[in-house]
Amino acid sequence: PAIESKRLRIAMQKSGRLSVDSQALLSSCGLKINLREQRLIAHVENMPIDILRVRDDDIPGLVMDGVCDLGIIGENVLEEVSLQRQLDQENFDYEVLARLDFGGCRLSIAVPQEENYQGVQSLDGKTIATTYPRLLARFLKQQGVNARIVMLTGSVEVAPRAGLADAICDLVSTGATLEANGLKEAEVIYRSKAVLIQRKGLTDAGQLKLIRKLMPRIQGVMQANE
Ligand code: PRT
Ligand code: ZN
Repeated sequence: PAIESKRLRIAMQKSGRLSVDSQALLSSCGLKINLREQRLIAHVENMPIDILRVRDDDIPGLVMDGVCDLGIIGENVLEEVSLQRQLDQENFDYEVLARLDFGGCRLSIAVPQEENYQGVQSLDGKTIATTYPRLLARFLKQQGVNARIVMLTGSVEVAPRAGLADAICDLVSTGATLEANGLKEAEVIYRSKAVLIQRKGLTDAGQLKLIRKLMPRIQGVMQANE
């Protein structure tokens, strides 16, 4: 008799822009999840899977540290955490199993509407507020721009008006938030979607078999949504 597999752990955002779509994707794949309770862990009733519901920022690290087997996360957060962990000399390995069809947005630099923006060199010597300091630093370095980066975890779009920064680097989808704050999009530095990732070094035969069973279903759900 085979050794019994451990339950597969999937990390997803607890509440936010990715949680409804993440949940819908897993449900469409046939997972029966009882999420009514406000619990960290939800057991899937009909498969050996546990769902961990956490802040999106924690998902890349949980997968990279091997604490969770799979995760559903925005590429923007995944890439930011990955760059940070490289700098900190921590493990940043993972595998992308699928690029998903939700969570689409872009990370952009925005400046006050009245500013005469003339391209990236206009940012030289400026202060830019962002929640994504590593992605922004990479872009500025590639472009040869010298700017100061100020880290803000929230209310980034009000930083220029509040006198905290000259420009911002934040996620944009419709552009309404920039507009409402008197800002205009100047540079798109990263385009993002949600992705399904797997930890490196997953060797449990039962778990691998289960993932192989789920993947065609995920592809099928995405094709049906096209
Ligand atoms: O609590 P937790 O830490 O889990 O959630 P969070 O508040 O950090 O993240 P959340 O739920 O806001 O976003 C999760 C992920 O959704 C992001 O990391 C992106 O991958 C994706 N996503 C897609 C977006 C947007 N679109 C988006 N528009 N995340 C944020 N926004 C915000 C943006 O920051 C700005 O404030 O929406 C505003 C801009 O929207 P528009 O339509 O006005 O341009
Ligand atoms: Zn977050």
